[in-house]
Amino acid sequence: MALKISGLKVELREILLKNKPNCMLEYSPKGTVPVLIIDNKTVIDESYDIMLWALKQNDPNNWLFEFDAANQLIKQCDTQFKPILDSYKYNDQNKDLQLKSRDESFEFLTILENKLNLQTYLQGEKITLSDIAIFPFIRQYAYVDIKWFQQSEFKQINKWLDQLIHSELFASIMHKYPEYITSKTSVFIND
Ligand SMILES: N[C@@H](CCC(=O)N[C@@H](CS)C(=O)NCC(=O)O)C(=O)O
Repeated sequence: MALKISGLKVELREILLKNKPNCMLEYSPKGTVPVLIIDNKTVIDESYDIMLWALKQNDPNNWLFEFDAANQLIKQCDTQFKPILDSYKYNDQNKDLQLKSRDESFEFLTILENKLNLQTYLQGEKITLSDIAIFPFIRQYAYVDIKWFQQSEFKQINKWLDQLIHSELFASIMHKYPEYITSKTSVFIND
């Protein structure tokens, strides 16, 4: 979404995680996606760094608004919430552990809920970087048990998530892309 909003033209090579191309691993041996390759030499292989790379060049919607505060919240999501999310997601065979993770998640979710009680998005009345960096994780969290999430105390987060999931921007990038085999099957963002 950050690449799209930046307007930068980027070639998108869809890969299957069970069939990682060697050329991807040569550029980024850690083998995670996404990987951005610039001019066949510079490699950026963390999604947040890719977002910042794009927005620092072109930020038409001012997504970098109040960057320091946004960055702090995003880092908190990454270090505090993400491990709890993983434990909540992957412990579906152990209900006690899963419920313990759910309890632990409340601290970060309450921070979001309190912010969204005062404003439509995390940094104010417009979508900015922190919304886009954080909502995919909340979406994963919500869908572990969507019925529970929808009736939970996190009413504002539900509304916010719904708005983002149903946004034009999200729809515009959430396609099923063909697997990259050769450059004939690659597609472009902002062609
Ligand atoms: N912190 C990294 C996480 C990347 C990551 O773990 N991506 C997953 C897919 S969502 C992956 O590539 N996993 C490797 C695998 O499943 O083989 C980032 O945001 O770029």
